[in-house]
Order: sequence, then C-alpha cells, then structure tokens
Amino acid sequence: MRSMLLAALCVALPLSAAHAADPIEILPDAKAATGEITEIDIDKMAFLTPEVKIKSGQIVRWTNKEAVAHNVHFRQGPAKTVKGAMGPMLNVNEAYAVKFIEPGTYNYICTPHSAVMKGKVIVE
Ligand SMILES: [Cu+2]
Repeated sequence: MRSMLLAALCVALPLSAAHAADPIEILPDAKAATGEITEIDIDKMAFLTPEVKIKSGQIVRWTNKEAVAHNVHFRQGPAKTVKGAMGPMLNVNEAYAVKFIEPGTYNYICTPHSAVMKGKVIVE
C-alpha cells in the first residue's frame, strides 16, 4: 500500500513542476532573446518607458544603463508567485527579459527603490 502511494506521488510531481500555467516566462538568457521585443532602458533611477502595451506572447527586455544596480520585481499582480518574479539586481549593461503569456496588467517595481521606480506592462 505504501509503495502504491509513493508511485502515485512520483507521477504527480513532474506535472506540478512543469509550471504550465505560469502567466509569464522568465528568459534565462536575456541578451539572446529573440522574437517581438519591447526594450525598456533603466537610467537615472527610473524605468524610462514606465508603461508599455504588448500582445500575448511578446517579450519585454529591461537593460540597466547606469552604475546604480536595479532589478525588475513583480511584487503584485498575476506574476507575483512565479519563481523568479523578483529579478536579480542588474549591474550596468545587464538585462532581464520576460515573455508575457497571460493577458493582464503587470505592475512591477525595483525592489530597493520601490518608492520611485515603478512600471507597468499591459498584455492584451
Ligand atoms: Cu532601482
């Protein structure tokens, strides 16, 4: 009986690990991303295009242009529980790219500068 239970768990686990329902996909190599890409530069303590509108399946890529490190963090909204929703701190010329799957409004911040650095991706 116990071995049957274990076998059932082994079948169920890979399904939950697939993240098939994630509303966004964080691309492992931001600079190599290809497809329909909307570029957002980060400079002077701001996301220079704070609001963008894209279509489902398109990519947004953020590039930090200054010496102060920043990140992109989906603290609220549909992407907040996605693994990696709090992006790594980006040094100058480093990038972070996300493919948006599910339509919706994705508000984001820079974690250490959340009072002044906010942005929004609207996915249609
Ligand atoms: Cu910042």
